[in-house]
Amino acid sequence: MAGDMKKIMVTGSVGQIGSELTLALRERYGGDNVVALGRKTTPSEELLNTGPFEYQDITDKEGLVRIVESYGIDTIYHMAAILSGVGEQKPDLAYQVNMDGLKNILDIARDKELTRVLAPSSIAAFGPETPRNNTPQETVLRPRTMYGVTKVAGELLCDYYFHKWGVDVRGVRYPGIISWKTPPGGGTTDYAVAIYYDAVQKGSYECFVREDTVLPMMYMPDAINGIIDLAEAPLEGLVHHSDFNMAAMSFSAGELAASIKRHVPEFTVTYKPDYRQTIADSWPNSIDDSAAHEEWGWQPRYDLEKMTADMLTNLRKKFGK
Ligand code: AKB
Repeated sequence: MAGDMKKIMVTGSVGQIGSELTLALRERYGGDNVVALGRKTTPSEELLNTGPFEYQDITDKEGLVRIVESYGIDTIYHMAAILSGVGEQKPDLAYQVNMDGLKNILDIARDKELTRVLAPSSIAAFGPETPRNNTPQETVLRPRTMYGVTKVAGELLCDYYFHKWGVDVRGVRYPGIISWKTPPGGGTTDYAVAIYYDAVQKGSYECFVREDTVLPMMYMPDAINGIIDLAEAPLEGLVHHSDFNMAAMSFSAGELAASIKRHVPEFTVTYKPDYRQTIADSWPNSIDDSAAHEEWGWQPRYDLEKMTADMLTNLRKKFGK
């Protein structure tokens, strides 16, 4: 067990990142030491069988306090959030879950003197006025989505709790995350996952952003290892806390399709941009993550080709293709 983190709680554990993160944390720290929280969605057998699971709404603070007290939680990975696409359809819900949920977690961390909180931000914190290429760590944060607004406000809230009350809260600005285990729900970057599923299951895909849309992306193992590395990094080395730029690869939807076609030559993609195109157009093409490299040794392992090979191998196994 990493010294001061003995009992971990993961919110959003049934979600895309949370489901794999919980299993990785259980592997590393022991199943009983990682309590998974979910709201409505049915957890997988693996999640239920490898450690404690609690049904809990993130906006219900008393319920959260009960869980933190009864398990003696000292560390929280706060992954519960409404993503950008759904956030534009349901802005009130996004505000409530993303802001009230985060504030509940930070209040509990302060009041119960927890060791650490991990609270991810996103490239959605950027907006159309942000420099789009090699987006700097310190830059314009004027998003046009409710999700982005909650991410910027969330970063500021986290830093406020650190400076005012010494809550050790850390976070990264995740790019689009690609994985084969749990599908994402309601994000703008979801096309970069759905395209692999449809390549394997249907042989064709209708993409909801234009072919020339370039966004920063990351393969799930890097996303998981990265946040665990940040959690375990010595506090003394950190200049930033809850807003680390984090990059792995950038590609257009067309380049993604081409990388899949190298393995599935008959695969066809059509492009039919919807409301998420505007969101994608307001986000960076590529990210400067040198602060993460320097302050806690961030280093991704997957590029597009390596990721595509791994995604297709695993999805073919998953669907018996
Ligand atoms: C989304 O598309 O909303 C998320 C994100 C980039 O935070 N994947």
